[in-house]
Amino acid sequence: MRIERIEAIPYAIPYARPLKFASGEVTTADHVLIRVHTDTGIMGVADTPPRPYTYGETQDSIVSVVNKVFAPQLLGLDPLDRSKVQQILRRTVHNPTAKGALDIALWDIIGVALSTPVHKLLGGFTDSMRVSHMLGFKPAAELLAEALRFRETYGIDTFKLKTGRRPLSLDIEACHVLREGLGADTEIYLDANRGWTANEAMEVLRRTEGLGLSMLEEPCDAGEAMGRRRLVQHSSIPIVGDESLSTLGDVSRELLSGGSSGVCIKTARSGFTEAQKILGLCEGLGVDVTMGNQIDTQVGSLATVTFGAAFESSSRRAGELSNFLDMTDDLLAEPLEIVAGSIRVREVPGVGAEIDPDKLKKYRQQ
Ligand code: MUC
Ligand code: MG
Repeated sequence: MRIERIEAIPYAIPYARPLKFASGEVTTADHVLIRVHTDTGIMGVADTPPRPYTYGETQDSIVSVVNKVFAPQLLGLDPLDRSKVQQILRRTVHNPTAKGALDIALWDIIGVALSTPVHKLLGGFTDSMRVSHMLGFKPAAELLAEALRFRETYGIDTFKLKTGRRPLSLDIEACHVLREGLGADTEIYLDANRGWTANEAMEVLRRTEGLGLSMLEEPCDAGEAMGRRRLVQHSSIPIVGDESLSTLGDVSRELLSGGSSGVCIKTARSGFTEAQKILGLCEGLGVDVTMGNQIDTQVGSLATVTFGAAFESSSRRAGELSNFLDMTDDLLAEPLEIVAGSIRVREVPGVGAEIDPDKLKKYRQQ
């Protein structure tokens, strides 16, 4: 089997409910659909979310790097030769979501070629993941109303609160209101997307003590090495690295230097191959992981649950799998469903992200 052609298709689908957070805001999913075609007729599919404020990628840069840099080097390779592919992708620095999507599309091809679901090929631990819902910047009362609505409608009982605002009292108040309104058993954790300094994060931890928050993600820039280390040392909950941990090398550096004590894995930026290596590293070191969301579409969320459900350590915590609910539409032919707070993998060969051709036609940009 040989890679014959690679398509990078830009498309745009508006959000019904835009998400605002410390590093940016999404109002339209201006993503790129990656399709890898082989000489056997099997095609692999994956989605890339450009995040200029996180990785420096844009919709245009993803299309360009796939067409001009990666495709010429990958054409003719056997999708099963995953290490050769990885070596080629690694030769170009950055561009994590372009690389991640190419890797996922190749796993999709391998699954179809072997008539096996990819979650089974990866590890086959379970067939679903509990869902965590992300709450963007809003007044505290609206945040609670949204959380209660998601609990009632979808059975979701884990919430990640976007924080990193100033004055700190905005987020501190939101934590108190959510805990009071949701009760003691609901999991609540924070993600500041580097919005604070380490000292500000320390103050937030002090002023939310006793609320039973379970994790604090990217409180400040990981480049502020001493501050991050001090925070990790003083925090009783994991300080989770997300955008500071784009590669396996980043993860090992941050864990060994003490800048993070938890790891957010995102298949959108790590694909399945590097995500598996990151997961193994974390298991060996005894570090908790969370399956994060790059504000993914249904195509991206299906990739996350495919990977997350495949291993015990990645399926232990609820995965962030609900951002697609805020979009007006999606490319997936058969919509994802959240039932009783969980999403299931697809028991079909490959990843199972069948694209609706009419929707792709409607939303594609070229
Ligand atoms: C997160 O966990 O930081 C914010 C931007 C993005 O692409 O993903 C997020 C969620
Ligand atoms: Mg994050």
